[in-house]
Amino acid sequence: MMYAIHDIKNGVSKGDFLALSKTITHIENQQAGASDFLKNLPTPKVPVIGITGPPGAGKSTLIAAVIGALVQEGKTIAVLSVDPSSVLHNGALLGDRIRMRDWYLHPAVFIRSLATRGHLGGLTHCIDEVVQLLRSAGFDFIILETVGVGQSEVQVAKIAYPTILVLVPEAGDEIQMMKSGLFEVANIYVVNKVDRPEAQKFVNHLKQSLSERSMNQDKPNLVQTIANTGFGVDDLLNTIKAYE
Ligand SMILES: Nc1nc2c(ncn2[C@@H]2O[C@H](COP(=O)(O)OP(=O)(O)OP(=O)(O)O)[C@@H](O)[C@H]2O)c(=O)[nH]1
Ligand SMILES: [Mg+2]
Repeated sequence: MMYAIHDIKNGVSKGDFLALSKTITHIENQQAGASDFLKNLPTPKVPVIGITGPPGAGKSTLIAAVIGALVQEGKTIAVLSVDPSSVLHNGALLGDRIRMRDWYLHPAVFIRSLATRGHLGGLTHCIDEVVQLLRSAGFDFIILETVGVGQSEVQVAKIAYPTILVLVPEAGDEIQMMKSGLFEVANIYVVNKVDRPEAQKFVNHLKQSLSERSMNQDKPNLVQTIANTGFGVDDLLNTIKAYE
């Protein structure tokens, strides 16, 4: 049974996400009626912020901090996490249960992980549809988190604007990122963990690489953060809002 979008919106406005959750599961499982339901959805313009980067870069910590700032402004936020390699527990990524704990029960914040069952083929299709549902459900912001540097992240960059690439001052990751297609398509580059030694060297190197990026592209932004202390989060939020 599919819910009506009206009932989903009504729930979301009260911080009750049950109908929304169940509908996402219907979409994931491609259950009967899901595609008709999606076809008839309105598609209001809602910012979809993509956040990606290597495992452990601080994406979840950064998202938790950005959520905090947006909730302060009275906004509602949906976070969709896509991580083909992680183990799901009741729709939540295990590692995130601690970091995002503050927000799991907050009525203005909906957090959901997409189970991809190991095959990437149908992944972006499903993301597209779930994002469309979240747009229609009445959220002010949608945050799309993906892990890694693969083709799926480049696909996500097509759905999200702006796309944020979170990097850390580690030489190995740097080289990995420069080679990936994602390095070409991100709009905002966050260097997180700038509390680490050698961070400025990394920032300078990145600035150099970005200035060499092709001239006809939008000028990318570079933001420095320490996600677990909140340093740079206001700067990041202002940079994100400039893309609206
Ligand atoms: N020193 C330092 N540690 C940080 C910073 N940001 C995050 N961390 C720590 O880095 C670890 C990984 O952070 P997460 O937010 O889980 O990173 P993630 O990118 O979401 O990781 P995955 O979801 O596993 O890919 C945690 O132990 C954080 O506390 C930072 O700016 N400086
Ligand atoms: Mg994470």
